[in-house]
Amino acid sequence: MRIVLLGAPGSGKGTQAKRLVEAYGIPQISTGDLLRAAVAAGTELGRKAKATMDTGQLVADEVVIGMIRERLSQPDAVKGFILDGFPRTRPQAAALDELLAEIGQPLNKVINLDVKDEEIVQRLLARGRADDNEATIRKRLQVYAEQTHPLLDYYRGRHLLAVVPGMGSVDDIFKRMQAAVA
Ligand code: B4P
Repeated sequence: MRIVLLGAPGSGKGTQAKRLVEAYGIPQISTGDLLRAAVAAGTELGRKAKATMDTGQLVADEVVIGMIRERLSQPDAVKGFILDGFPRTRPQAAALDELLAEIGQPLNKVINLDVKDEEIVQRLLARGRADDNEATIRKRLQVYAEQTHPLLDYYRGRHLLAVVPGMGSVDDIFKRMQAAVA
């Protein structure tokens, strides 16, 4: 099973991806987690990424595309994967198509977790990660609307998109996710 999770930052992609990992035994591949690991390791890439992430902007396409290319080439991705937070731009979506065509593994489903902006702001302020202050959260929502939301039409046009309401309990949302991938 090859799934993309496409919700806004803070819509619960990471939370639901972990449940999907347990249920289907395929890896979660989160560009946010990969970038935070690079920040924690103090690499040059990590230092540059941190400056971008702290302002709520997207890290450069070529950087995240390179990370995904490398990660998808690892053996555990052969049986399937959950892409959490990638792609986020048109060039990233085009690069993913190319990459999956190369390895003969097309996507099965793209799920958009749909959550109202005000709920997202409350959730992220409560989480309190380094990039979870109100100004950065609002910037991330603006960047999402401008750069990532257009991907919904892109995947709708290819009959891959399922929109899942992301409000309510984690369990209820997970049931909706399972129905969407069934
Ligand atoms: P991410 O790491 O992808 O974003 P996130 O804020 O963690 O969102 P997620 O949707 O996973 O939320 P979560 O489950 O944790 O991105 C961070 C930054 O990395 C971006 O701004 C960007 O700079 C960079 N980046 C990442 N990918 C990139 C790419 N492809 N291209 C360029 N740049 C990229 O849930 C949030 C909170 O809500 C948690 O506290 C959770 O406990 C809570 N929650 C979850 N479900 C809930 C529910 N049902 N009810 C109440 N609370 C809930």
